[in-house]
Amino acid sequence: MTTRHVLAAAFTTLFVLAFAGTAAGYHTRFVGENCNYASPTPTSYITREGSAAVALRARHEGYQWGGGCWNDNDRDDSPNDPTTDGGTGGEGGDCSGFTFKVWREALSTSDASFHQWGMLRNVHGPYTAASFKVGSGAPNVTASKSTLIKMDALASDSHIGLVYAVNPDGTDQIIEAKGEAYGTGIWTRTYRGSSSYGGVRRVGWSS
Ligand SMILES: [Ca+2]
Ligand SMILES: [Ca+2]
Repeated sequence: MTTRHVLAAAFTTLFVLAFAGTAAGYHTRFVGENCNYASPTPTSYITREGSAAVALRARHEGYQWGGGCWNDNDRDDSPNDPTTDGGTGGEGGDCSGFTFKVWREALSTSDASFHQWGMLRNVHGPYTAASFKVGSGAPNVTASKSTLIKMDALASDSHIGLVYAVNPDGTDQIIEAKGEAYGTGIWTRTYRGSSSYGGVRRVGWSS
């Protein structure tokens, strides 16, 4: 999310509220009916495989711009929301919210320790794709794209996805919250070869 996007979302919300009578199906209420605001559990030990397991639970679930709460029923419970409206309360993270939770980060950008957030904890975190890209926050650093391994990330100014596996041809299987029309899943992507994308790494893995 960027400031511009937040403003766009605010105007979208106003527009939708003004025409609520014609916006059938707009409010999915997934967050209100399913999600919580429980405190995260600090954890001192985290592996890339453990992080991948957290990410895989989100596979086949929804996408919500500005969101960060999903269940594990392998379907998108909130399809076809307005694409840049954080107020629709739909299922799923967006690309940066998904990364934040999978990397078990803290709400404070000066805190590099690990925080285990429940799948149904609604949290986006303080980072946008663009801030991840430049290594903002104590847990995050930029990294050479040639060194990226499983659960490192590739970020542009508007998107971030995590390396799930490296393909023999140099592309990657990326696990990401891809977009409203796609939900969250694993796709072969060419981010590593794109000049728009840089490498990002979460620091402090146990293995
Ligand atoms: Ca679901
Ligand atoms: Ca959605």
